[in-house]
Amino acid sequence: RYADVSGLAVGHLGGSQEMKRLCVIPGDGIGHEVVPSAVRVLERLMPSLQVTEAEAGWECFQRHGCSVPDTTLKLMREYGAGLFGAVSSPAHRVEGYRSAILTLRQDLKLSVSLRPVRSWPGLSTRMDVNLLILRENSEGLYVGHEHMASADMAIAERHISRQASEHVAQRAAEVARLRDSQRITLVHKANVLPLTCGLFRDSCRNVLAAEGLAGLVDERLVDVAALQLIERPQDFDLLVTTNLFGDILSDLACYWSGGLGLAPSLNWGRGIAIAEPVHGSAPDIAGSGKANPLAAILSAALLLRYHWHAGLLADQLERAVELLLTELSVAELGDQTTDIIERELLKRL
Ligand code: GGG
Repeated sequence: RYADVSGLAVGHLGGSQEMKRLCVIPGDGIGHEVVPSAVRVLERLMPSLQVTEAEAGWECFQRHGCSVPDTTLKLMREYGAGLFGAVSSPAHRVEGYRSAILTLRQDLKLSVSLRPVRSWPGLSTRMDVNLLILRENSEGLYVGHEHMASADMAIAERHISRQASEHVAQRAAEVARLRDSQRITLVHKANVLPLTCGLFRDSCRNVLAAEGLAGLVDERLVDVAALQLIERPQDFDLLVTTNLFGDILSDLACYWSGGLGLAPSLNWGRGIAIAEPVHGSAPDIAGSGKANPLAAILSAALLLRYHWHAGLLADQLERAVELLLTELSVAELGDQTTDIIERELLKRL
C-alpha cells in the first residue's frame, strides 16, 4: 500500500486539505500489524496523506547491522512526522546494537513524551480519569552512560539539563492552554536528589511562572505521586516529570485506561514528532492478527492534535474509539483482532 525505505512510492490520494507527510516505521513484531491499521484509519480522515515506510528495529539490525539506518533518519527529518510501531531489543548486550526507539528519540531531539491516560467505556474501572503525563524524553538515566567502576560496582549517570527541563515545561504550558488545565503537577525526588531533581523542578517552575501559569503549579515527590495516582487519579490533570519517573508513572497510570495495550504516546520535538503506542513488539502474538491496534490509532490522534494542530480530526477519531468501546464489548470484539477493531472503528468515523 505504501513505499519501502527507498521512499519512491507513496500513498498519495489527493484531496482538498493541506497535504501532510507521514513516515511510518513498523519496527518489529506486532508493529507490522498495528501500524498499517492505524495508517488506514488516518488515511480515512486525511485522504491526501502521503505515507512512506522506513525501517528501524531489531529485525532491521539483523538485516543491515544498524537499528536505525540513515535513510530512516533522513526521511523523518524531511517529513517531520512519524508513526512508530514497536521494537524488540535483545535482553543481552549485542555489539553495535542500540535501541531503535532511543536512537530516534535522541537523534531527532524528540525531547518530550506525551502520555495521556483517560477512562474508556468498557475498559476502565472508573470513568473520571483524564490526565496527561509530560515526560522528559532525552536524558535522565536513559542517556545510557553506564560503566563498571569495579567488578562489583556498576554506575549509571543521570543527566538533567536546564535546557531539557525548560523545554518540557514550555510544552506543558502549551498543552495546559490547549486543555484549559487547572493544575500542573511537577513530579520529582528533590529531597533525595537535590541537584538533578532540584534543577528540573526549579527550571520548570521558572518557565511556568514566566508563562503566567505559576498559580496552577504544584509539586509531588515521585513516590507520593505514585500512591495518589492509585488513590485519586481524578485529581490530576498535567504531570510534568523526568524520563525514568515518567516511564514508570505512565505505565502505572494507564491501568485506568485499560492497560498498556491501549496506551498511546507522542514523542514530541520542535517541528518533528513520532507517534508511538507504548506497548512492545509482543512476539508471542505477532503474525496472529490478534494485536489490538487502538494504542497505535490513539497515538495517531495525538499526532493530529499536538503536531498537526488538527484538533477537530483528533476529536473525531477519539469519539469513534469511544463509540466503538461503548457499543461493542471486549467479548464482541472476539479475539480483539486487528481487522475487526479497524473495521468497526472505520464504520464509526
Ligand atoms: N512502542 C514501544 C516499544 O516498542 N517498547 C518496547 C521497548 O521500548 N523496548 C526497549 C527497546 O527495545 O529499546
